[in-house]
Amino acid sequence: TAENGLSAWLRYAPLQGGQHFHSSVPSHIVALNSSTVSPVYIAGQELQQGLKSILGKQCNVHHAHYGGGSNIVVGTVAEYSKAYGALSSTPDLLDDGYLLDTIGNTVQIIGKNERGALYGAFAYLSKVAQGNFTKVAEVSNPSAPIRWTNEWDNLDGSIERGFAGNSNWFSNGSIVSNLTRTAEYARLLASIGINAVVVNNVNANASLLTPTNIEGLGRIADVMRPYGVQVGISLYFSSPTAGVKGQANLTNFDPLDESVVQWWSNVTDQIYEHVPDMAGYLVKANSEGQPGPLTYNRTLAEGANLFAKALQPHGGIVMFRAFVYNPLNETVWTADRANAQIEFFKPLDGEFDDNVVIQIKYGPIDFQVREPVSPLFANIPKSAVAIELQVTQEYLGQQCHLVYLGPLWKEILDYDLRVDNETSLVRNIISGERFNHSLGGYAGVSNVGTNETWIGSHMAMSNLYAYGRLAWDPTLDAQDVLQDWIRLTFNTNPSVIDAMTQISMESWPAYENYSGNLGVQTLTDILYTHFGPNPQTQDNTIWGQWTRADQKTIGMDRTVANGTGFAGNYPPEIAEMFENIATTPDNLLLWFHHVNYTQLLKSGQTVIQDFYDQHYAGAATAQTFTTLWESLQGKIDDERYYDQLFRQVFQAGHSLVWRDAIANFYYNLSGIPDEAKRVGNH
Ligand code: GCW
Repeated sequence: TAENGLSAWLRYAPLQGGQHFHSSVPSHIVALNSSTVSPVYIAGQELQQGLKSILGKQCNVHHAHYGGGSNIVVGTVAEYSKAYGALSSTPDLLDDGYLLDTIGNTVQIIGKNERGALYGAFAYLSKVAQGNFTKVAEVSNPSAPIRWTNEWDNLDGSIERGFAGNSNWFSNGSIVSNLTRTAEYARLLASIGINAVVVNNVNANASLLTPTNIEGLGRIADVMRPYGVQVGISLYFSSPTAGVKGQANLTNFDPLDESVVQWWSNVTDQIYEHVPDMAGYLVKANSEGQPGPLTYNRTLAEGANLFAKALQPHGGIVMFRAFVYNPLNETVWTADRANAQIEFFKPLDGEFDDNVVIQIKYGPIDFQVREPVSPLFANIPKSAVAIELQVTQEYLGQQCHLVYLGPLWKEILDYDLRVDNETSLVRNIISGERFNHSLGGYAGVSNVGTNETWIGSHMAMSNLYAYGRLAWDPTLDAQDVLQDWIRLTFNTNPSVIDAMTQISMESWPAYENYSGNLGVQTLTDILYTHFGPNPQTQDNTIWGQWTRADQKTIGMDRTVANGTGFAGNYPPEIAEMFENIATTPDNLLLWFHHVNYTQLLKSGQTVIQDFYDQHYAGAATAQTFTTLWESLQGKIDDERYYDQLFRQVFQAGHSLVWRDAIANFYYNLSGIPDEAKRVGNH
């Protein structure tokens, strides 16, 4: 049935022996909501449904002070105090944070705001669903205020880099009438702490701004609002000249032109009439053919501030993308796309309005299987920043390969950039803590579609789950988060948990090994699909995802001494490490250095032999995933078992295609035989 996929980790599957735990949870629910379309009302319903479904226990929901019996009371600090009197101690809550506490027979679920109370209810239900009945007592606050998804949905209903069918909210240029799935998605997002969704593609379309579509955005916002999820939208920079139906058409889109300023403030006011709590705008300008302020010799900051000023009276924010670069000429040794963001944004630090947040992809290029942390995080301390992570697996197997991304994101979030020789973890930079900003956070490119699994495969939903959990608390362990997801999505059988954990935790390293190790990047088709091996497309393009591989050598020289200078974009301690081969970790060697195929690694192996060995090792690991998955037959439902089995068989086969394509490519190029005699003719 579709149910398993659509409800994802919110299945509330019956717990084995659930009836024995009836006395472990209260019998009444008191939801102190402001209205029937508010997060606390939803919290009351979720608690009722959840306890019924997980434990078979029927609880009544009350909406005002209730004195009899044992209660779960859910509400805001303010509503709780009104109904039950002041809390014995005031919890230290930030916006969206919550307190779970057990006082006698009562479970308190208290949010700083209604959204926080709903998060607390989901946190409580997550414990119950996992069979955890220890007395709750915790305060939980979000790491950062911005915890958004970005959806690359086009108005025609297609989704850029989406692998799960068509859009849930757009079709034929406008917003669909049936938004049931949108509400279900908001429910899932609320349960992992996501508070806004940018509903249309960053490669935006001006016709989103017709009066009819603005009204449609209001409908989307109305169905997501009860879950505490706000709507944001992506803007097309030259909309004023695009002939948007129902809006004035101007002759220019210069951000400093008074008529343009007026145009945007007028459109923004129209949007807020329909979406009074719109979260803000996402803008991709002067990047990959998108229009922007540079056309008028205005800076990117002047472009960003145009929107910031229109939003400011309404409390909205601008997420301005740092993903800006120009086509490059590979014959120039010092040309490097990785430098582009620093060149564009570093000089503008301090010029962005307070409600602008610079949205930075985790690496300097583009969601590769391995990249160093983008040094931009260390270079614009006066600007609020957010990290952009990609939940949809654009370069990472597109949901046909199981690649659990929690560990990749953790490496990035935990990275210490050593700004001013002080601890400067990426997660503390984006939270706003390191450089004292009140704004900051996370944007996850999710690209869910109409597919019954939401994202394209059941197992790939672990990535959406992990994204939300880590955005809430980046100090969590990626494996712990995964295991919560397994218990909630499948069941609590230890052998199910073990097998799924092993596959998932080995999946990113395996994919890296068979798709492109040593920091050479995902050797996929760069020109169009970004799927499957195509190492010959990396070089001789203007896209700058080069390997500079020839008969004797490979890798990008990004040193200051002899290369593109990119290593020098990091604070001194990190720059020095990457500048030298001896101190560069093997997994980023070819990212920073141009070396002979015979260069020795720290392991003592040559680069080319390690290439061969790791491609074989990665593919061999992918074969074991099929066997491990087969051990799950009968332990999970057949529907999801067979659906994923098909994918594991594909991944196993495709990993061999990857292995052979890449090993042979470099063998043919270098002529250096494989010591183990697997590659080439023997
Ligand atoms: O890598 C590229 C993707 C594009 C995407 C772009 C971006 C939305 O291939 O599909 O466009 O990144 O992030 O803007």
